[in-house]
Amino acid sequence: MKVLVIGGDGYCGWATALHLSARGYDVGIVDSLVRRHWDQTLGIDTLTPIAPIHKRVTRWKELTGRELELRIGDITDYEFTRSVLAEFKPDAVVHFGEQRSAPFSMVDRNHAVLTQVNNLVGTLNLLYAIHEVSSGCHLVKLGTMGEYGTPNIDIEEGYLTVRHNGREDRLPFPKQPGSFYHLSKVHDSHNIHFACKIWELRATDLNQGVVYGVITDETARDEVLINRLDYDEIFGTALNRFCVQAAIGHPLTVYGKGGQTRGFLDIRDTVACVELAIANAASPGEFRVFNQFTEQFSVLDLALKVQQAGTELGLDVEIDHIENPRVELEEHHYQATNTELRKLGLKPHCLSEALLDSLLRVAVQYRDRVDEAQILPTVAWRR
Ligand code: NAD
Ligand code: USQ
Repeated sequence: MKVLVIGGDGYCGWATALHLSARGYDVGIVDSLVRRHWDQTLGIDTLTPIAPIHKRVTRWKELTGRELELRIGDITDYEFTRSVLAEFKPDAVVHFGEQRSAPFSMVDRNHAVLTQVNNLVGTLNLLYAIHEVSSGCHLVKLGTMGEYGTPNIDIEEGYLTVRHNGREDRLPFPKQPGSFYHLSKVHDSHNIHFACKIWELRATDLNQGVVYGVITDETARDEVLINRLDYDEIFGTALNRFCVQAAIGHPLTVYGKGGQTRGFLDIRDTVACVELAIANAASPGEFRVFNQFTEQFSVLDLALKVQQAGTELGLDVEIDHIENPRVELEEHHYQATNTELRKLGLKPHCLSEALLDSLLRVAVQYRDRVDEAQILPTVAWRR
């Protein structure tokens, strides 16, 4: 099967491209490298020293004999997107290629507009390109659990059966996202759903939770293949940040009370879930939604786990409750369903002491690269 991984130079995309290639898929990577550019503009860097994409791809071929066809370009450019699909002729497109940080989208008007234009136009172009030159191709799109927000009812997988005035319907689950970035994912979902209806496209929206970890079987094969690990206030996510903070003796930055609960998953499960979605394609006209996370934790739960694992490694780990820069509930109901990917065969890696130990060791190994000025949040939602 031929699979095009858009955003294949990024955190989830690089790990997924290598995983699929190792599993025998014929993989192409599309990336504009804009994420590396944003890092430079913001003065931030990944903890781990990632190699340039050409060097990564060459090393993979040297090690495995497997080619990763590389196309550098921006999917908001329609001619580029259409020509890549027409030439590569993918059976599936996995779309990771978006601006994915909530704080980035909340910096100011420009960043909100950049996020929504990049994400919505890119996805819309992809829908048109599939329709025009790649019909039958299955779109596997990365959405987010944050599309649902934190409603006071259990969260279902994409749809909710509603009874109203004596009638019943299965409707998209209500969306109450918490940033202009998360909103871009909601708008994408609506566009994809509509395209499936009118053009009989087949699509899977993977509403992914917060990803943690850095090592997968393939990226561990050589230092040139190492994946990015973001720890800064803009692109760093909760557990990855806490591990890096623990490694340098910075108090863990729990925002507010820390009762904010989210779905989380190991990056090894990200790659497995994407493969399951590709191997079990949606039907023509079907807009399928899977909730892609394996466990739920509150932010404070995670900080306590990192504190315990850090202490066992001889680190001195303190927890701080700092003023929450975001507008979000800090204590709330959270019960989300995640059965569809398990039904397809997902065997989750649960958050374990071993995983925390290995993530903390990576953080300690590269701690000289940490810029402490990038840790405390400066982007505030209410500004
Ligand atoms: P990332 O920033 O590491 O990677 C995204 C990649 O997409 C980058 O290499 C970037 O250069 C590329 N890209 C962005 N816009 C592009 C465009 N217009 N054309 C071509 N390439 C473009 O992000 P990530 O953490 O790997 O996230 C990948 C996807 O998964 C995103 O859609 C994100 O919303 C989703 N997701 C991520 C997480 C997480 O915890 N990292 C959780 C849930 C969902
Ligand atoms: N948080 C802290 N301290 C920190 C960082 C975060 O308490 O130092 C809290 C946040 O306030 C929030 C929670 O942790 O309540 C999650 O924040 P995050 O930065 O780890 O994740 P988020 O902004 O939600 O975004 C990340 C990815 C995004 C993806 C999303 C999945 O960057 O691409 O869509 O996770 S989800 O959260 O399920 O929507």
